[in-house]
Amino acid sequence: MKVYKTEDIRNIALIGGAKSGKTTMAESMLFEGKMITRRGAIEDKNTVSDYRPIELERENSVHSTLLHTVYNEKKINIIDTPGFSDFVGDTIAALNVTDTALFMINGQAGVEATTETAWRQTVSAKSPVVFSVNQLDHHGANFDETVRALKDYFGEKVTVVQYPVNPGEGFDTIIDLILMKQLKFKEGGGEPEISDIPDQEKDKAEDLHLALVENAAEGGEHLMEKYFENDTLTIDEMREGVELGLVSRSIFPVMCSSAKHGIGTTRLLDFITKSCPPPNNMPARKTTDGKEYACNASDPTALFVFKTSIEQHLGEVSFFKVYGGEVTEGLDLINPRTGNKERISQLFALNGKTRDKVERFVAGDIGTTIKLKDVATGDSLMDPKNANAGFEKFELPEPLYTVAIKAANSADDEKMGAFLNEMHKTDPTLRVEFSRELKQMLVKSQGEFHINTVKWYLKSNNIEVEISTPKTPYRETITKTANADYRHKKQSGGSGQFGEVHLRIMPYTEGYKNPTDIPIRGTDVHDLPWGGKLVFNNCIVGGAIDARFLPAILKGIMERMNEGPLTGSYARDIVVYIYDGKMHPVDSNEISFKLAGRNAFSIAFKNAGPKIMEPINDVEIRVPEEYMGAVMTDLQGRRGIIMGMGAEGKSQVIKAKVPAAEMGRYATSLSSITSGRGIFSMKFDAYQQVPSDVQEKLLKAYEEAQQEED
Ligand SMILES: Nc1nc2c(ncn2[C@@H]2O[C@H](COP(=O)(O)OP(=O)(O)OP(=O)(O)O)[C@@H](O)[C@H]2O)c(=O)[nH]1
Ligand SMILES: [Mg+2]
Repeated sequence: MKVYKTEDIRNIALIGGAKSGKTTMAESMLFEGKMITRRGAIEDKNTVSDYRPIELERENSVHSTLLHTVYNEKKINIIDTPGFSDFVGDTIAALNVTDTALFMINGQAGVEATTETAWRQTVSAKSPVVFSVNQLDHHGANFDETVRALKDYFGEKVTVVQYPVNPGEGFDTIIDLILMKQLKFKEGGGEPEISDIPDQEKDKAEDLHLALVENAAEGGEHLMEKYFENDTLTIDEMREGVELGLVSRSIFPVMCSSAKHGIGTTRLLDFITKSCPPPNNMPARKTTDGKEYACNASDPTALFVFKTSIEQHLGEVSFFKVYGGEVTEGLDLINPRTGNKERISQLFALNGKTRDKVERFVAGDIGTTIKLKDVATGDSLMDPKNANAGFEKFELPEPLYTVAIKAANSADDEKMGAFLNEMHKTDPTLRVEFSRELKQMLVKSQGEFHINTVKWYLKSNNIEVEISTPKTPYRETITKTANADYRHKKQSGGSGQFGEVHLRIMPYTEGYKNPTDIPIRGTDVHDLPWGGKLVFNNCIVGGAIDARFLPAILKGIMERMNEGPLTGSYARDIVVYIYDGKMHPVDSNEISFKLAGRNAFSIAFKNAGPKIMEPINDVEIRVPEEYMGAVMTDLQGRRGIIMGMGAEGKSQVIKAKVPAAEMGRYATSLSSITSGRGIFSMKFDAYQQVPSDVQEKLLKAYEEAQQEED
């Protein structure tokens, strides 16, 4: 494949609501650019973009796909992203490296919940946005309504650049307000027949043209002056104004299409090549040490890896954008994260699973390579002379939906773990960890659909799994002071075991005060790995217990802290005073004191007003006004405490503190309460005491589980 210069490259992310027609549009764009000779369809399971078995089976995109086409001698890189918000990680990655976000809007459905989610991603990524109202061939499509909704949601900068003359069945004609011409397309696509705007459309076209010119002129002061001088702009000035306005997000052009019938595609490609910014006209990207790369081919080489996939027969494929210089086969680059050298082997331009070998990629281009040693999504690859720092990674959302996973057949455990790790590598929003505390393998994801894809992959590799709600990581602590003595004594055969410990425990709080009736001879403060503290005081006088046995006593107590006396959860925030005990001249040893310490601690713990603490999450929920009531009622049912609410754009934002134990399947519930319009984020806040009825239930459940084990 030919090598393209920076200014001849356009990078587009296809984003938007599920099933709006992104993949079908990508297919149409590839067809018009002669990358393929016939257009595949979702229903025929033969599109270039949705090629993976899971996508064919489900008829929707599950991963982003890198594609490219050529139009007006420009190379257009296209990243087709999945619409379901469970796969938001791919959308974020795509927006991070593309220059323009091309939004597909289903002309029948208007602004869907997923459109709003994707929009917010473009706000954080500061992406230029072009809308295409798609599916205009559908009898239910309503262009004017859709534009009204777009303006309603996204503001008056939403600017009509085209409108359909005959939406609905047989749709083939568009009025283009930059060209001020009528475009009539043939079924299947191709170049339109261009004619003058018919009389009956002239007034409407003039009005909309004027609005477009005004918005385009706002792209730059020099354009504004020209507009005041001449009362209009030339086509080239409008294009310049649109490009500048796209970059500064002061214009969001609206185009028309029927991806399925190829209507509008060539003009959309034309618009992309003439009015969307090339990579070198976008703001420069900074490295973490402040160097700027503005997609300049004469800069030192700098690559950012935004995606990793694992393909059959190829292994790991790294997807990158070139931010500086160029990359060629055999080039040595440094990964600043590892400090290691990576030699670039073959370079490929992709169209789905079809690979085209490329000799080099210059600044601004997006490409792939294979066989890198240790490179992950988010890494940079830099010229050795300039390799102190790489580019900032993109931020991924916190997990929203966590499940415990277990292989149905324990012989598959290892295989399952390997697959899960592989999945994390290709989708970093999917996190896998073995919780030693809960003794469960946890998969943290964005939603139920996300987890279903995990199940699907494992199943297709012959691994059946059991998915369950994960246990809650409770904590145990005490509320008052208690003393306990314990004597461990065992006489069996030869040497016996003997150890006796007298201790006092007290709740640990910041600035706590030691009791006055016990002399303290030594204090060790232990920061517990699971949060909180254990303060261990040696208060032994008169050699009642040898100093050499104190570590064993501490060990015994730690064991119990590790598996708390109430529910087996971690205990925290306790001050211990070892103030007396007894030894036996022959039988005392470490094991005896460990057991004595452990048991004395258990007894004291139970008498010290023990309580169970649960993790509380900060939750932020965003819903349309009409669902507020239902969402609040549901939160109360989850023991949530509302911390605040307020309007933000068209949504209401509710902030609440909710016990993590109640938020397990919230992603699914919220979606069903709000007909898919609600979204939320969630983060651990702090531990809080559980209400007494919950404590009762937990104690009982633990006791029963213990009995079953016995
Ligand atoms: N009538 C009509 N149907 C369309 C059009 N574009 C896409 N479709 C259909 O809409 C459905 C979804 O199309 P896709 O291209 O998979 O949509 P998508 O946005 O990629 O969907 P996800 O990847 O799941 O987010 C398919 O059945 C397409 O055939 C169009 O312009 N007109
Ligand atoms: Mg798709």
